[in-house]
Amino acid sequence: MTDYDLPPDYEHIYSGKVRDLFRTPDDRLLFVASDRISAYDWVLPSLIPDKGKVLTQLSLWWFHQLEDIAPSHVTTAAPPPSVRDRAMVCERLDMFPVECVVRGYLAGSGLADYRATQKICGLGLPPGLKDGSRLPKPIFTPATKAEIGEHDVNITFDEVVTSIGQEEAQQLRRISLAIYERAEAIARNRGLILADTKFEIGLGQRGKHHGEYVLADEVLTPDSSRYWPADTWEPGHAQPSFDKQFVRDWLTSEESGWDKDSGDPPPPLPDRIVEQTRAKYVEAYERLTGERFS
Ligand code: Q0Z
Repeated sequence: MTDYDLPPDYEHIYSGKVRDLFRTPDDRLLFVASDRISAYDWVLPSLIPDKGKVLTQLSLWWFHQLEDIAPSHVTTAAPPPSVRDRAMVCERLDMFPVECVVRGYLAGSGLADYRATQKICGLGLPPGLKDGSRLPKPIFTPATKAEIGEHDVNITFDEVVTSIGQEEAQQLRRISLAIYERAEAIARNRGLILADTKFEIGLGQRGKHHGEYVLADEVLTPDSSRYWPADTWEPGHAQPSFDKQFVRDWLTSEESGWDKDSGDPPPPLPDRIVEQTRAKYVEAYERLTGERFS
């Protein structure tokens, strides 16, 4: 799972479903994006070749697009050769215990909360919105960070204030909305809807970014964001996922023999589904950046 053939002085700290974190010998962090893929809350037993590289290179590209809004945690240090293209050496931040989520469209837990209360994170919304509807304006919908295997829990802005303070909460909201606004415009110009996105922010501990709000983790990848093809967008039903739709369709087909509600682990994906999915990640990179993936 975390066997990247790293030098022995890199210490494994933590693994999420699809990424792994190590401490470098000089006390920075090595953030590694794996080729693992998740669906229906499972990590699948198949890898998607190049997924970690595509998402890392896309994230680095986005960090550059956002530099004037907030600096990123990425340093200029080169990752070890065995993970070069799929990893970033990062400065260690004091992380805020908040998932910064911005939604421009209705989907996922936002849709569930809207249907139950006509609100998301305490923010009232107009009646009549459907699955996939564009919101009147983008909204900051923070969540608490869940433990592995748990889901994030949406919280109100006032709960963020209570947790981290008024000034800090306002900064997270301001930065988050500015990032979404920038990214949504770029994606739209490339024929993609950025329905929502989630990122993590911390405070610089030393050096150039001491005391500054710094963007952490990976940003605006298909794993941290909902992208939809703009040309088929149609509110009123679940929109196809840009990246994972082949996986979901196959897992829920007769052919897979798997029942997502059974509690059983999912089966490996057929090679054609792996290849189609790899192509979608590459397409996301190429459409957003305008560069060939290599
Ligand atoms: C991020 C995570 C995982 C990757 C801790 N720059 C930073 N400073 C302090 N802490 C973090 C970061 Cl990125 C940090 N995470 C989430 C989990 C792989 C990132 F398994 N945890």
